[in-house]
Parts: sequence; structure tokens; C-alpha cells
Amino acid sequence: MTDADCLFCRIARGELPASVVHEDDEVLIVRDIDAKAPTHLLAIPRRHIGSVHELTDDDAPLLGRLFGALRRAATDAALSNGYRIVTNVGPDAGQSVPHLHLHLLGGRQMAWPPG
Ligand code: DGP
Repeated sequence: MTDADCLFCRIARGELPASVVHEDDEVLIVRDIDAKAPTHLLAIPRRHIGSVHELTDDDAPLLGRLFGALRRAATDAALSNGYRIVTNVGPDAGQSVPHLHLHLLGGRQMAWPPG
């Protein structure tokens, strides 16, 4: 997979449409096209990283940016009763888009453990 072909790289470059709720120089937050909760957002780094498994220690600031953007999005979405942030890594976890993204789900009661 090259960045040219990557779905989330293409969304980050504006080549494909998305419902964008936040964007800055490093991070994009979009509404998930297949929402599993009343609020279902994806925090996506602009730089192509395949998954958590490809992160390095140097990416710590980027993770801070991703979580910070999600925290502000959760506040904007009035998720005062809580929400869940998850990221899938690889086939066993059901990762379907091989570009790092954090799901934020909220607006309903969550079950634990996830399926
Ligand atoms: P995962 O399965 O963890 O890799 O999550 C990928 C998510 O991406 C999944 O919940 C559906 C969402 N998704 C797939 N294609 C698109 C798209 O074109 N636009 C948006 N906004 N979300 C997408």
C-alpha cells in the first residue's frame, strides 16, 4: 500500500470527501462512514502510519495531538456521560483500513468486553 492508494491519506489530502469535524497540520477528525454509535469519529494522522504497531517513541507528540483533538471533539459533542476510544491493530482486531486511526464512540451505553 502506498500513500497514493491509502484511503485515509486520500481523505487527508482532500482527494476523497469526508465529514470533517476538525483538521490541523497533523490531525484530521472525520465522522465514520459506518457509524456504530450516535457519535462515531475517527482521529487520523495526516502522515501515513499503518497502525499502532508502526509507532515509534518519536511519535509521542503526535499521539498527544490525536488524543487532544479527540478530547475537544468529545467536549464539542457534549459527551459528558463518557465515551470510548479504541484502535484496531491487524486482522485479529478487525482493522480494515491500514492507516492508524483512533475511533471515538459515544452517545450510548457501551458493553465490555468488546466482541
Ligand atoms: P477499522 O475497521 O478499525 O480499520 O476502522 C475503519 C473505519 O473506517 C470503519 O469504522 C469504517 C470507516 N471507513 C471506511 N471507509 C471510510 C470512508 O471512506 N470514509 C469514512 N469517513 N470512514 C470510512
